[in-house]
Amino acid sequence: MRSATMAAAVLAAGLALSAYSARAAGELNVICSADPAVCELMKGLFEQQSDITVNMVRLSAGETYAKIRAEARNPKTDIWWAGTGDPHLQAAAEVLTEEYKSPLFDQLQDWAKKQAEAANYRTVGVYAGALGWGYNTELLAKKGLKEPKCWDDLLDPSYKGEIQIANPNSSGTSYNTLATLVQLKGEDGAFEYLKKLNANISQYTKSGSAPVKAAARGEATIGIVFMHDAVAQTVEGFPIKVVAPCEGTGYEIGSMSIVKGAKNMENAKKWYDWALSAEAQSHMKDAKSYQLPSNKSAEVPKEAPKFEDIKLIDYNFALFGDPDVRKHLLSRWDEEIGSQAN
Ligand code: S7P
Repeated sequence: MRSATMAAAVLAAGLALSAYSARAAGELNVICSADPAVCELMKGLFEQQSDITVNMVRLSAGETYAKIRAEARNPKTDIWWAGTGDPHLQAAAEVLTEEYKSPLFDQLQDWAKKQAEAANYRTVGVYAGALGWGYNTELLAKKGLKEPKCWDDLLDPSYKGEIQIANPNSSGTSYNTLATLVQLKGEDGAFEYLKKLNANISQYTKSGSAPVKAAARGEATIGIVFMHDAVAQTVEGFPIKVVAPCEGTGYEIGSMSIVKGAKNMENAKKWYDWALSAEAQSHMKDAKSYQLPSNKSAEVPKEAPKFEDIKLIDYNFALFGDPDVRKHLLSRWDEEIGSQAN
């Protein structure tokens, strides 16, 4: 059902979007750091309207950052689409990505423009979404557990072995969570919190959205994820309730960057401009991708958790997008949390 809907979207959008830019040919090597379903949708739409063959791999944001760093002298990737903004900013700070200002820049929300300006146009915002979690209502009731409404609720010993979260080394979601906790509790407070939380974690997954997929299948009770990734499971029909933490929460500016020295630079710019268009962004919901789009004219999915309904922190993108801050927080996480994990 889902793939039939997506195929129809690709077909319809291909017809509509072919008017958007001149058809071109050749190849484009894309790393996609969003959910595999929306990665496939974007590939299909773009190939249809451009005649460019897209070679795509899906990697979590932290993995992509590591790959782009490792390949800096001989880049194999042309463009990195999606994934949390922090590692895009870290790549920009290390000049691993190319400066580019799209002709569509003025169509973007202020938060997307600020992301670009902070990185000297080496990245740009493509969507936004807030952190929270999803829990399996049936499992929670069966186990007689209370609804977790706040970050601090997750420390209750009754949730022992019931929670999943990703590893912040590989996952952009989990790095964004680590940064959020540091902003809510101070660095030492955040690590104290994470040590206690560790007692309740059954698994640190590689990908950021995996915890709520596990909760949907009944393999975990609670998955700490972006709220829109939990909404996707609810829309799929799973008994998942989405929570915005009561103390306040962080958020991502999902981003896009062209790799410095990209072999297919012109095609990378074609993808970049297209991916900022209202037309392309309005199709993301066809793959149950419910973030807030960065193009002001793109359709905001009715399912998307809205920022005005969520208590958001004033997330410090400059600080947590700094490569040295990343290195410091991750080595502390490895030492104090990862080494103690089950
Ligand atoms: O599914 C969409 C989305 O949540 O995927 C990214 C998410 O962080 C998963 O990637 P990681 O494995 O790196 O955590 C988000 O950017 C995006 O909104």
